[in-house]
This record gives sequence, C-alpha cells and structure tokens, in this order.
Amino acid sequence: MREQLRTIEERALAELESAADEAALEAWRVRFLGRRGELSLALRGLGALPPEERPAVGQVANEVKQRLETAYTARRAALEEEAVARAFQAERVDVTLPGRIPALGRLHISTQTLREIYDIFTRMGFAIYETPEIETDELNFQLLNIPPHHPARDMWSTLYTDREGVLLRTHTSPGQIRLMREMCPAPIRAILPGKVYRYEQVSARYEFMLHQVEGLVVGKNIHMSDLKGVLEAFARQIFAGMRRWRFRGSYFPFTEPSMEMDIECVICGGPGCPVCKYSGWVEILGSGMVHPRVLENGGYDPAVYSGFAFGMGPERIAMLKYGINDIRYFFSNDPRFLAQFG
Ligand code: 2NL
Repeated sequence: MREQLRTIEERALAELESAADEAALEAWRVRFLGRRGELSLALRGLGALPPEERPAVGQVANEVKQRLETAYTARRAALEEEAVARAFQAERVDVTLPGRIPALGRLHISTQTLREIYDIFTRMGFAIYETPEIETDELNFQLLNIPPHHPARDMWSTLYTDREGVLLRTHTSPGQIRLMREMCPAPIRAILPGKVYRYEQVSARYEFMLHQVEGLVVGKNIHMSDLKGVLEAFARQIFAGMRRWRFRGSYFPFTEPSMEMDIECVICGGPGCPVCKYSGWVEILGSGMVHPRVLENGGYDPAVYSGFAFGMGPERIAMLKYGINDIRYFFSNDPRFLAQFG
C-alpha cells in the first residue's frame, strides 16, 4: 500500500506540472484530492491492513496528502502569477504618451454675442424677456403705428403664413407691446432678444433669419438723455476701445424722435474703407423715444409716461467686431468659420 501511495504521489506531481490553466488545475484537484479522488480511494484499503500497520501507513497517506496540497497551492499561485504577468504584458500602457485632446464644442458666434449683450444690459438693471416668433399683423405692425397700407411697411419684407393676419415677426417689437400690456402701469426696463424673419434675397448683406435685441424703458421722466447715456455705456463695453460715436436723426414709425447710433469705423479707424463705405462711420443700432401712440397701445398714458427703445442685430455687431464681410457665414454651419470664435 505504501507503494501504491508513492505511485499516486509521483503521478500526481507529474501531472500537476502540466496543468496549465484554472480548469486543468481544478480537474487535477478533483481527481487526486477530491472526496472520491485517487487518494481517498486508496485510503479505503487501510481497513484491510493488519491493525499494527495502519497507523504508519495512515501517517504516510497524510504526508502524501499534505505534500500534494502544498504542491497544488504552489502551482495555483504560479499560474496566477503567470496570468497577471501575461495581462500586464498584453495590456501594457505607455503612460508617457501624450493624451488625445477631445474635440470640444463651442457656443455659436451669435450666442456668444447675445450673451455679451445680455451681460452689459443686465448690469444696467435690464430684465430679459422672450416672446413668440409667430405673431399677428396687429402686434407686429398695427399697434406699432404701422397701419395696413402705411408706406413704412416697405421697411420690412414680411414672411406671411397661410393664416390671415398671422406672420413671422420681422422684429422683436411685438414682444414689447405684449410686455407693456402685461406690466402696465409698472415701469419697464427690459431687453427682448430673439430670431426675426425677413422675406429677403439672401446675399452677403441680407439673411432671411437673424437675431435682434430690442430694449425698452418705460416710466415717468424718461428722457432722450437717458437713452443716449445707456447707448453710450453699451457701445463702450461691446466695442472696447471705442473712441468716437455719434447720434444721427432717423425715422422709425414707432419712435419720435428717432435716431441711429454710429461709431468710428472699427475696421479702418476713420480714414475710410469698404466696410464704412469710405465714410469713417458704421451704424450699430437704431433707437428713439417711444411714439405716444405706441405707449397708448401698450396701455400707458403718454401724458404721464414716456419711454425709449432701441434695436440692434447681434450678427451685425459681430461682423463689425471681427471684420466678417458676409452675413451668410453665420448660418451656413461651416466649422472652418465657426471654429474661429471661442
Ligand atoms: C433697428 C432699429 C428699433 C425700436 C427698434 C421699438 C419698440 C417699441 C416702441 C418703440 Cl414697442 N420702439 N423698437 C425702436 C427704434 C429702433 O430698431 O435698426 N433694429 C435692428
């Protein structure tokens, strides 16, 4: 029986050497050390031995079992170590390689300009309102002192809908009427940004969709000097380094008097260039004192209240700031253009 135990041990140790993975190792363990393994089976023969031999043979059996267990544990550890070493080799990472820079998105140039405008006016105490893009003829024109056959309608090439009296707003001014009617008789100090639509032949100078920001202040004792102060403060911030500016009389049906604001050409600085059409000045916005009829349409008594309003195009402002010479760049989504901003 001792002989039998020794052969089992020899065979077991030899086979353990060739167990090369987890499954082979487990099969080996079941086969030699399991409850029905070769060692257990051999030990069943113990009872057949003469009683005086049993302790000695039993002890040999225990020693064999212990050696096999030790060998098993060692083999298992060696296999695990090999597996880890293999994984390290296969999944090796060169931590000194430069990282891959992810492609970052950015805000559209119009959004950036809008946000700059928001910052400047909110610092001056203006609130921001957004109102519908689909409007009625009444709000977009009539209540702004532009009756159906008024020649001033020529100033806006309008996109009409199938529904009588419903159109795409040509300016954000209808929102100002909404705002006045909502707030009356409380004073107002707000800007209204948003998209406006025009029935235009698209060219370097015209788009059929643009952004507009209009401002409205209504209260008691609001004067033209307040308007001029607000516009100067705005222009100084949006065109950092602006040296000269001027107000020029103009006409809008919803303001009286009306004026436009020019700044010294930001491209040539005065002597004249194609951007300022060799005048040295570029127009940045339109404005005026709210027409008494418009105040009335908003619910305010023009004998008690007065107000000023202004309107500007963020795309135009961005074109002047960055020297962009074609408005079509803004909405044709060419990343070579968009990536230059931000
Ligand atoms: C421009 C000129 C302007 C206004 C917008 C306005 C609105 C109301 C009453 C009076 Cl409800 N005025 N808005 C006034 C003057 C000029 O916009 O060139 N925009 C791009």
